[in-house]
Amino acid sequence: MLATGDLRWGICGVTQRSGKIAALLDPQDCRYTVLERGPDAALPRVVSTLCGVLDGSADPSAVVALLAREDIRIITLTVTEKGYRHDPATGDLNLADPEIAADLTDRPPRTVVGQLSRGLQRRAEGGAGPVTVVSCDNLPANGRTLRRLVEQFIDAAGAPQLAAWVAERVRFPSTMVDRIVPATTAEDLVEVRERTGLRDEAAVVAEPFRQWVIEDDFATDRPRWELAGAVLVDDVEPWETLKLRVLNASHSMLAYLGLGAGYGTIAEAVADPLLADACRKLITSEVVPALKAPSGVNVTEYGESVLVRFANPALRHTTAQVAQDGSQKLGPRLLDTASQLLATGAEPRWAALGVAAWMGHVGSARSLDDPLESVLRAALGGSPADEASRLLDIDQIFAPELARHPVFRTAVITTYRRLLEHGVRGVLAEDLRA
Ligand code: CS2
Repeated sequence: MLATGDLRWGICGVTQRSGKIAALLDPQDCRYTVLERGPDAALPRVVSTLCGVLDGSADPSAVVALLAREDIRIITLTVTEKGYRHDPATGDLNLADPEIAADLTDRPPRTVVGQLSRGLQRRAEGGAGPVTVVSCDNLPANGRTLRRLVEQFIDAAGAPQLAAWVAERVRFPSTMVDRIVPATTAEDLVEVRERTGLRDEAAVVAEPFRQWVIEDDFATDRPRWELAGAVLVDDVEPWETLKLRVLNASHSMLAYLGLGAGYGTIAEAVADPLLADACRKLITSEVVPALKAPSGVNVTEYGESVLVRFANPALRHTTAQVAQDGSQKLGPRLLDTASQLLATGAEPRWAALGVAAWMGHVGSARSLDDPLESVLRAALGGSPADEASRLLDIDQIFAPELARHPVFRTAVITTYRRLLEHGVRGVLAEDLRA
């Protein structure tokens, strides 16, 4: 809006699981401060592009009605991996999920895919015209993945006419969005108040860096995001894969290794040369050979720039936050690299270390923040080899071909046992010397 002066566009936010953010934003006219922290941070800025926030948890029918409005042209989703309620190993919608099953009855839908599909259905019925759906989450081929989930929902709902309408009128471009935005803390709100003189209950803290690569495939006109730095390309997948396998994979490695080594934040974890070097090994010896990088990008240099961003101490991004929902994150971050490397005959030792470190977290965490928590807990007990084997056999997470691959299986089981015996730093010191 600032770059173009085009004020016809605005954003209506929708919260999914609780009304908390809506309740915070409402009394402040949906304005909120973005506080950048770190080198080259801009001054705090109040953003006023939100024109409303709907509490989808209190009023799911209102979400369906909103999505069906003719003046809604673009629906973006930032709902985290687990919000898609799919099976990470196959990418299929989890039709056994009780909430998805309930959304397939005629209750007002409560899941993301349910609300989206019902919203599109209402749109088709009301003649509201074409629309573009943009996933902004860390899923491989996020646009294609989301399209498939919507198609599977519509198929399960037995609505072939709607499927045809969606095929014709709805676009699902993929995107790669990158900015580290840790959960806001009470201290952050105090700092915003000190720096701006404004009491803001909904402020957001972020690193200065931001990147948005979007597949230029829209069903209608769109804001000219390229004037504000977004990059529009024909094919986003190399960008998404790069980010998932380098940035997000190192993030998860640092979170699980860091928790095991007693580090509370990502900046502390990456400041330990053993942990940083483990990420470097993962990137140079396993990600690089398996990755089709976007043209012109040097993956090793990209990896170094990511580690510099992680080292920003002012962000205070906790290892516990990044460690959440590991069952949903391992696949695109580490397992895809492992599978591709195995296919070339190489051993993915560092990816296996990341998986073993995740197992260490699963085994030791007092509270496990993961949609598969009960399945994970049920796999624990017995010897380290038993635990690692049972975790590898969870087929929602590990595709059977990978879990049964003798090289990968042995690497994970052995490393898990060594982590329990020698600790994170002990194992790293030995493996980095080798
Ligand atoms: C992080 C991401 O929480 C996580 O798992 O890896 O949220 C990460 O901070 C963003 O993808 C950065 O763009």
